[in-house]
Amino acid sequence: MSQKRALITGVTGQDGAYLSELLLKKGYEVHGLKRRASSFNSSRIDHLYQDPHEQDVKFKLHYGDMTDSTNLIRLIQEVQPDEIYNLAAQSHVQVSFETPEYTANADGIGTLRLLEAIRILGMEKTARFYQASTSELYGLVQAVPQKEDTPFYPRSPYAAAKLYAYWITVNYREAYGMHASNGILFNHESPLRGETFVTRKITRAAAAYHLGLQDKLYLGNLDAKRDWGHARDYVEGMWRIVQHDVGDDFVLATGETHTVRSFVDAAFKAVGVDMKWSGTGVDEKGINAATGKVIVEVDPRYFRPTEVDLLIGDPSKARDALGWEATTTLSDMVAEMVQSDLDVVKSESDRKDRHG
Ligand code: NDP
Ligand code: GDR
Repeated sequence: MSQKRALITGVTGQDGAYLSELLLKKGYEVHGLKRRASSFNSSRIDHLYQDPHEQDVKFKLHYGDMTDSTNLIRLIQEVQPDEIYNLAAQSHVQVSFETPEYTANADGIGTLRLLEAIRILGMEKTARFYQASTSELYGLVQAVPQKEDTPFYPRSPYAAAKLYAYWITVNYREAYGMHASNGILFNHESPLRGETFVTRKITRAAAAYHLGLQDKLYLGNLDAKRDWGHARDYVEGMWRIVQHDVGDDFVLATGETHTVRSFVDAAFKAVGVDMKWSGTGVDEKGINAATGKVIVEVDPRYFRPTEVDLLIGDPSKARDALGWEATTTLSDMVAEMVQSDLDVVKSESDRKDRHG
């Protein structure tokens, strides 16, 4: 069979990096859409970079933006992808309350722009489409565990934008017979996770605390419960969704849920600190059991106007139809993230010392 060509939007993000690696390993030619920035924004994929002047380049980057339809049309025409993975998004829930219109444009209408580009170019039957849908669609709890037919109730501008993207993907599948699928992915993390998402914020803080470089961590809602898996497992699920004989919608999750507080416990335990807790709500404090020093304080600045309290997914459809399962345990993932952050924080601190 001839070599497959994939286009990944959001290639510079956490999932874009893991998916690029996976598809290159599978022998794909991978094209990524990246935004122009005033400084380098490709650190997660630098190890995959190939000089475009070389022969037989398998990984190619193109400038673009989800808010620019003509750019997307031209890009798809040029690349002629067999598979399109739409991972690009303003993906931070709290930031979406500050930038609701931009989030709707990039995450909601951006998805429509890609689907329309496929249709305008007459590629409905040749290009398969994957939409990065999210457990945030479930929002206010209707039933648990959440699965494909659980009603949605978005609780943020981000989730509302992703709701539009979800349904427009379903609509293009039904209206035009496209192989278009939604992966409804529950939270997935890794050492490449953005530093302002709660898991990475915690693992970085645990590493910095251990190295004597930070003594306080300010967090928001410690009671929120999330179903956290590893991004490496989830990009394999994305690929399997696209290989399925028909376009369809699938939940990818671990089936377990944990509070933010227990993630803090696990991360600090990984650097040898036992955490005990006192107080409740904004007075709650995480205390180093050995020294009595307060490490974690609640800062209401991180509370969201509307919160998603509980996510726990039922991945049985993906298991039965795709043979997919999350394989990394939470404790292995925490250990990997903390270990990686010990290296990252140390090298940032060494660099600072060198440059004064
Ligand atoms: P990241 O925030 O790490 O990456 C998002 C990517 O989208 C980055 O490459 C970013 O570019 C790019 N991007 C943002 N806005 C635009 C735009 N206007 N035009 C072009 N590119 C843009 O997210 P993740 O990798 O964690 O997530 C991937 C996708 O999956 C997202 O759509 C997210 O909403 C969704 N999702 C994520 C889950 C998770 O737990 N990680 C769970 C469920 C869904 P830049 O690097 O320049 O900022
Ligand atoms: P989430 O991830 O909103 O679930 O969206 P995030 O890690 O930002 O928050 C998880 C939970 O932790 C609580 N929390 C804090 N969150 C952040 N960021 N910072 C804090 O200091 C803090 N303290 C407590 C939050 O209130 C929340 O309940 C992620 C994103 O990747 C989305 O793009 C994706 O769609 C969903 O996961 C599934």
